[in-house]
Amino acid sequence: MSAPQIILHHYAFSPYAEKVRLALGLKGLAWHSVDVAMMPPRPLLDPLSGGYRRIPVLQVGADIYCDTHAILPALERLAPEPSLYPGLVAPLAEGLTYGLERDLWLAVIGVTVHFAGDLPEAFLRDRKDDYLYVDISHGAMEPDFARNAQRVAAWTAWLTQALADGRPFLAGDRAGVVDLAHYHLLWLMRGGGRAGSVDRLLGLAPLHGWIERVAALGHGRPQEMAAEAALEAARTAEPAPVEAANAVPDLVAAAPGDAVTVTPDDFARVPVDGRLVAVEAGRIVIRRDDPQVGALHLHFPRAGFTVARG
Ligand SMILES: N[C@@H](CCC(=O)N[C@@H](CS)C(=O)NCC(=O)O)C(=O)O
Repeated sequence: MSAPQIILHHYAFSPYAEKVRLALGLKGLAWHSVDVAMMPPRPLLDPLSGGYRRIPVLQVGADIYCDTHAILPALERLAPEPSLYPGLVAPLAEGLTYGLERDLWLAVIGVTVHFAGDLPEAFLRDRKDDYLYVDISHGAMEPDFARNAQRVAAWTAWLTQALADGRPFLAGDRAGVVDLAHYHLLWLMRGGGRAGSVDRLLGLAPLHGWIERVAALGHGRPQEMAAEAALEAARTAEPAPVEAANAVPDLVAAAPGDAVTVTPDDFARVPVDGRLVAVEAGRIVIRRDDPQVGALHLHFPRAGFTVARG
């Protein structure tokens, strides 16, 4: 049997996509790269994502993984070695990195914008109205700069202390998700020629060895793919059977087969509708029947998403 085709829908500047690209590098995987626009409309992704609007999205045939906390566990199941979770069991590593990203995302954007200045008007409007619900223009973020910078500095000081004993990676000798989740936040701030200013502000020189080691994981073996070919890959595939110990919590009040919506509870709160397949400790799976591509399973992490009767 041929290896499943891994397709990543992403754009170059996306830090969360960088986290996944590095995971593909850590595992040394071959994958297909579908370039998407930095903001909607994304008409060739919508049939797969059901309107989930964040990037990245991972596709394996007719299985669609939304959010890096669904994507990385999926990659781990597809290619268990080398593991993304050395030294920490997967749920713990996912839980910790989920908390880290949530806590720091807007502060990291504040530091980035401080050095980057204003981004294009249409981009700022999209991020405010349909993604972050916060105005991330330079003028709007700047009054909070000191607070944001202190939060980020407290975190990078921890990071520096954690690596002070000379360990190559955060959990020891091998790189893992914990490294990737810390790294991609730094990657956003330090990108676009900002590394010198950000490193001076936060005193990041001691982290340079670790930053280079994580970057050296690379991106695996990407090969460009047209969005139309990805749609065709979904159309000609069936979703993989879900082996789930269904543990639908009372809070959801829905049974497998019921119409439900799944919605991020933080940013880009666009509901995705479908029929419930499974809710487990760490994941939600729904089925969608799309007129263009047929049956799909969409996989979401539990953390950060709500499920409601449709
Ligand atoms: N919790 C999500 C966050 C993803 C996220 O916020 N991605 C950013 C790009 S790095 C995004 O979607 N921005 C808005 C957009 O591209 O439409 C994850 O882990 O995947």
